[in-house]
Amino acid sequence: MKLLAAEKAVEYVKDGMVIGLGTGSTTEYAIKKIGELVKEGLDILCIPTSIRTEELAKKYSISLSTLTEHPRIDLTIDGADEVDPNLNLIKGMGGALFREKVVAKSSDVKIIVVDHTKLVTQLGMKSPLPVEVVPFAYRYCETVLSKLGCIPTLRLINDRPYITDNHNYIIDCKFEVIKDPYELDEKLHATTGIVETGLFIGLADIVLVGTEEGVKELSS
Ligand code: A5P
Repeated sequence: MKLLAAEKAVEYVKDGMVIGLGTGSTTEYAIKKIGELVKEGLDILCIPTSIRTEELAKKYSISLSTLTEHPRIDLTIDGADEVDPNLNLIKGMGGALFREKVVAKSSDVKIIVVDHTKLVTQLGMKSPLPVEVVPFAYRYCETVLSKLGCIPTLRLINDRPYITDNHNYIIDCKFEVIKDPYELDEKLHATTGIVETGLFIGLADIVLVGTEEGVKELSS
């Protein structure tokens, strides 16, 4: 189902475009498909949202560039951890939320690829909300986050803090549900030490959902 959604998204990729490449297992199918098309002559430049995606794209000989050289992106294909009925998203379980958000905000068209298990009626129902924080401030951020009604957990890898591509930490915040994503996002951004949040509000133009019956297209 992830593969179906990812390959459908690649149909939007055309010669001459600058493409944002997201991060995660669903996007990886899209990168593989793009790699096949590049081999057949597709002429595009891609901006990766993580070191992991950069390495994968290089493996498929996809030409890469940077936001410095190409601050305007035609189309970005990325995954998500949750999608609500307004096409607001939780992202960042793959740890790339900061670069993913900058790339999304730099893109004319944002296509999100998911399987149907990612659809929720309210954000926070299934996934924690990842929040990227400056390491120096993480204890302070945990205290503020608890007061906002969640259980904050510092993301670890091999018993040590997970380090993002921007050299920060991630705190995964488990809410019962996120009743007002707009208000929460404002409060989080007002907290010193929080670099970015995994709330992607109003950023998805098209969501392609892989289901057993094929790909469903949702648009804003
Ligand atoms: C990466 O930081 C995330 O935002 C991913 O896009 C998200 O976790 C979806 O990943 P999967 O496609 O692996 O579920």
